[in-house]
Amino acid sequence: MNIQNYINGEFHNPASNKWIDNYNPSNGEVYGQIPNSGKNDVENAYISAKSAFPSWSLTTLEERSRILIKISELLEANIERFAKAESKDNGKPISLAKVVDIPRAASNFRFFGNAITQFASESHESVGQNAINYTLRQPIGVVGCISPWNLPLYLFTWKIAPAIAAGNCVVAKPSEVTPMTAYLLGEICNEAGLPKGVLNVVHGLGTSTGQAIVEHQDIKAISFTGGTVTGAHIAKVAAPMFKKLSLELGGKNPNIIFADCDYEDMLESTVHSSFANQGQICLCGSRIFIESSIYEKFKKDFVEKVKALKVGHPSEKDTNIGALISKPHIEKVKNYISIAKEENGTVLFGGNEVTVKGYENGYYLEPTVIEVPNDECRVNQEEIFGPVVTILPFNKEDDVLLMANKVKFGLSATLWTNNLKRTIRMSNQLQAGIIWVNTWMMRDLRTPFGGVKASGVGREGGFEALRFFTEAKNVCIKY
Ligand code: TXE
Repeated sequence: MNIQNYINGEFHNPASNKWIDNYNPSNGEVYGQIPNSGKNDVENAYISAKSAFPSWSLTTLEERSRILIKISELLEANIERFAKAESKDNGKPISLAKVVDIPRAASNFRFFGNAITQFASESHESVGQNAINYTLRQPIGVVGCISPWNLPLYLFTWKIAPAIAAGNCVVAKPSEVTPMTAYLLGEICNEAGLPKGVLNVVHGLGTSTGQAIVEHQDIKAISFTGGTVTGAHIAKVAAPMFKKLSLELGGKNPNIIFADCDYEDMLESTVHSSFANQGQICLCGSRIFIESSIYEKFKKDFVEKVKALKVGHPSEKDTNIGALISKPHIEKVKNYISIAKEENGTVLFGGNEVTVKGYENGYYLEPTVIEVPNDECRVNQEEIFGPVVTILPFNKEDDVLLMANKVKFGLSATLWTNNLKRTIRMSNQLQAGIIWVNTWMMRDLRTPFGGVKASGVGREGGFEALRFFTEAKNVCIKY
């Protein structure tokens, strides 16, 4: 199936008529083409967004809210179609797309549709000076949203929903490897009555289409989720133009397990936090540290559970692990498994490609558990972004804290313990934007979301996102 750009509420071929093949990761076959958009297409999207802005920015909050909630309802009504499309495009189990990706995309619209009606600004009385100040939070204008392939519609809408709720108009680019649900969203937006030009979706490569969005003088803010190297490049391009930037980048998150935890809960959740979405979530707990006294038991129980995971075609009901995103990506992940062996790591389970009958050219890999000799080896330091975790024992709280923080990333950390004082001590000291205690990936959309160090700058979620997508203006009135 071929897809088109969504500009000014209509579907268009790219001006150059150049196209990119779209692969189905579950069988390695090309199943459609997507626009290879250039500067012209981005400019058309910008013009459309710019002309929609005066009216959209003055649309009442009630009306914006109504439209966003309508989009949410339509996504829910079309969950089967969207989940199927997401699974085919990405390789993720359809069951996961149905319970996580699409419901969350719908929640993003509903949440920000409601949040905008509660978004308030401050006022300050300058006592003794006969003056009152108030803060206006005005939409920025035309903003750019660039999203990755791992949670395609989930992350695309996580940016778009707050941007338009706040009154901006958007030029958005989904990942070129997972464009399908972003394309389908256009139809839904039209059906929901989103005015033409409020959302424009331009498809194409990062280095051309994405770059054109970032380089555009009049696109005043960029919200980006993707790799750390790309994030650094975008920051460099955007800085001389003083654009507002929100960068949500990679992670290499510690999962720290103390002997006093609720063992069974921890075990089940740890399998999930290691391998959900084939390990391709920036929040996955890819470095597992286990207190020595339970290390051997954990090792045995964990490997047993991992062995039971079924790698299979994404559409099969009992599949736990689907296909990885692409040929280059599976090669990258396999290369890290070779590096682990060179660094004297022991592969306790996995490490091999899996041939799924009938889909022999798909990108399937066993969930892989590596016992590493130390925390400084490359597989323990670099983001692999696949179904690969490392395990390592520790003796003392201070030791594990040191190891947990000794990476360039700082997105999330998970802590398994029933010791309250330790929970507070460690949560204070762990270098990460999100700490989960006795759970993983439990999300409340009101909370700030983002990382420290090489995991990014800025926060998304709740009012943080609405603040990002608005400019604060102080008005001082002397009376
Ligand atoms: O991401 P890219 P890739 C990590 C993960 C993965 C690595 C690379 O480690 O292996 O990043 O993945 C667009 N100007 N994460 O190559 O390239 C691109 O088209 C503007 C973590 O897929 O960063 C896509 O839409 N845009 C991450 C988006 O940026 C550019 C999720 C992300 O692509 C651009 C995904 C440019 N110059 C990968 N170059 C997470 N944090 O969840 C690329 N893009």
